Amino acid sequence: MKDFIDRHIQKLEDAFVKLFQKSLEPGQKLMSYYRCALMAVETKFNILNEEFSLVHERNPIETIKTRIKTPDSIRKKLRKKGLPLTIDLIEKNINDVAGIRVICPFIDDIYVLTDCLVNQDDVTLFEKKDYIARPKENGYRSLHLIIAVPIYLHNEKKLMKAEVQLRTIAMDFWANLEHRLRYKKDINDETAKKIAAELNECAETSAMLDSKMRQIRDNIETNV
Ligand code: 0O2
Repeated sequence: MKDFIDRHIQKLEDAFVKLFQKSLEPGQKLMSYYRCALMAVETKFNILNEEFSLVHERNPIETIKTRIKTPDSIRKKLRKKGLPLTIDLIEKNINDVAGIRVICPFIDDIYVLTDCLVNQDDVTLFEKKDYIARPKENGYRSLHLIIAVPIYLHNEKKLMKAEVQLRTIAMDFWANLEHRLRYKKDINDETAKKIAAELNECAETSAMLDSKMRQIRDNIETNV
């Protein structure tokens, strides 16, 4: 009798695991497509970096970082938009599930790379936000693009969206520290205001540094 019950429980457990795996499959598939999109976009930037270095003897890209949004963060974003968590709604409403951050030495590298990328005939540009020309109120600077690129699967081609953030090393330094400080708790309103003003001042200083470094580079290049 005990054997019979154990076998029955085992069968039920196996069926439950299969059902659970099946319910996860569509989500895992979608995340895998987003990972493919990141590979495709990263390769595009690596190719541009390689070619630029042949022509100009320097690299316009310092580092590339990629990330897939966590399920929790996707859920929160959908909830903020008043939407339930479904595969279709993720694809339609969340543009930054796949995110790629390109860090450049100089500001003009950002614009050259952006033009080269969006002019490629398999890249669709949906949105461009230039927070360098028009920084956010807190001082945040970066250039954001929402694009779609094709990924070629064994039996189909899928267009996948990705968010590209392009920044200089100085902008990245500022954004990383500001992001960390933003989540510090137990700061009273007055101190928070003071910190915000100081961060804004740092953003200005870092923008001046970017512009000065570019001038120095131009001077060196014209005197070589
Ligand atoms: P994570 O973890 O970095 O991805 P949306 O994304 O459309 O809902 P919004 O504000 O229209 O929201 O998008 P926007 O302005 O293009 O900015 C989205 C991303 O840019 C953020 O992603 C940050 O990565 C970065 N960002 C924007 N503003 C700031 C800022 O003031 N400081 C810092 N440090 N980063 C910023 P997420 O979604 O916040 O998260």
